[in-house]
Amino acid sequence: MGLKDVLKKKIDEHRPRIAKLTKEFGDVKLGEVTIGQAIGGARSVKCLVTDISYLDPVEGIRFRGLTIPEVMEKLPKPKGKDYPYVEGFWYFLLTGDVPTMAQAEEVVEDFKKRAQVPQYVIDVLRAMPRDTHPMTMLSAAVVAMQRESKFAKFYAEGFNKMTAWESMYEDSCDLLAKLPEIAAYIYRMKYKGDTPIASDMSLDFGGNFAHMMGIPAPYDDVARMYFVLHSDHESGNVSAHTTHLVASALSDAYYSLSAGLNGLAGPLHGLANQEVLGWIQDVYAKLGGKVPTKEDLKKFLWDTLNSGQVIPGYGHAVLRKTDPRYTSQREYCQKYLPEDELFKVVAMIYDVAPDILMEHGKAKNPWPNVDAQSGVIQWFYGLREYDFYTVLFGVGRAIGVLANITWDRALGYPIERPKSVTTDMLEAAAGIKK
Ligand code: CMX
Repeated sequence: MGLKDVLKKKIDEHRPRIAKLTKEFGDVKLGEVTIGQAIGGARSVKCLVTDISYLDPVEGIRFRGLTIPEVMEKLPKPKGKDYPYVEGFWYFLLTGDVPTMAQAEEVVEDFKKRAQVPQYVIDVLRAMPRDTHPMTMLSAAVVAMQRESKFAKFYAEGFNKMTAWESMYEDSCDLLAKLPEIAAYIYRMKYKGDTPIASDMSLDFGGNFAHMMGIPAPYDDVARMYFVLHSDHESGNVSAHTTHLVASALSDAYYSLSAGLNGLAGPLHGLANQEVLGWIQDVYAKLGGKVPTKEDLKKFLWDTLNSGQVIPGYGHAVLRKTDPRYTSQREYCQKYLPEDELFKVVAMIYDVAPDILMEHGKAKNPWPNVDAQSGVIQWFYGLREYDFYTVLFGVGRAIGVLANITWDRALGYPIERPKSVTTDMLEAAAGIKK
């Protein structure tokens, strides 16, 4: 059975569970919303549902019940490689089943048929000033392709709620398969003297991306690892939530992903990986190119905090321990680039930043998140244009959010519309005003 058939079976099995919960248990409370949560960005309010990943504050992320090391171990890998096929991971996120090698390779072949980027998308990218941020380019390229949407066509021709997921699935596969070429094109056009490298259809998602970036092995494995790690972090983060929200209006995958990418481009979210490198470069610049000592770093961390800025790559809205996505990349560095200077600096920040953040006393979580470590590996393999790093995050994040909106349509989730209240109402609820 191919991926779409397996998915159909899973959807048919899952629908009655949602119908029963809504119909018979719709009034059961999951919690109360406090004034602090209403003002404070809905932190910890339980009002989203996804089975694709779950984020435990202490343990960190599980994808479909598996930890990161389990995913890396169990999923099929290209021959001779250490990290799994992105295509097999897509199968896994959609279905919850670890695919066999044959099932993963079937998706690899399917993606190849979908991978060609239309020329007008390239034209859109080429028309943009070269100093445009690469995330703007990525988002624009995605939304420019909206005319290809099978879901929008399906809606225009007479919508059926029961089968709507199929065209959302088709759009999601089409879009995902094209992202490596779009991202690599942006990179080569913007930073490498406009020298795009043609795609090699014999390669898988990660392999072809590395090839089109012009970075030799083991960067293909780095790409696979990176895309898997950044794929999903349950539903409440800005990029996932935005994608889900926009899709809830029955906007198609192109509109929805583009919107999610715009959220990812914020410095408190995905752009933090670029900010980490920028911050370290500032430290170097202020020391005249010298490698900082622990004392230098402490001073720069305090200067950053005292100037009202955040320490990029540290803290998290849900996590209360070191992010396992950070740990996974740290272990990669310890194994493959233990002597790298940048890695040593990032490791030194890990030694000093949590204590400083605790002493500072504001951040609820003083530990590093995924973004604190991700630039080191890219830098080591020659990708030093750090304002591109969020694009890598975006390609990875697309896997998770597109799987989610496919399931959103399968389960017929309605348009999202939380209720707002006024400040007067909050004061009345607090008993300080009638
Ligand atoms: N440096 C300095 N201050 C920090 C901080 C950090 N790394 N993390 C949190 N704080 C501050 C907050 O700004 C907030 O201050 P105010 O009360 O003055 O507004 C206070 O501590 C409480 O915040 P929190 O409840 O601990 O954290 P939030 O849930 O509000 O925000 C996050 C979470 C990630 C935005 C925040 O920790 C942060 O800004 N981190 C730095 C940016 C970053 O690394 N973002 C990437 C996150 C992962 C990702 O999405 O990619």
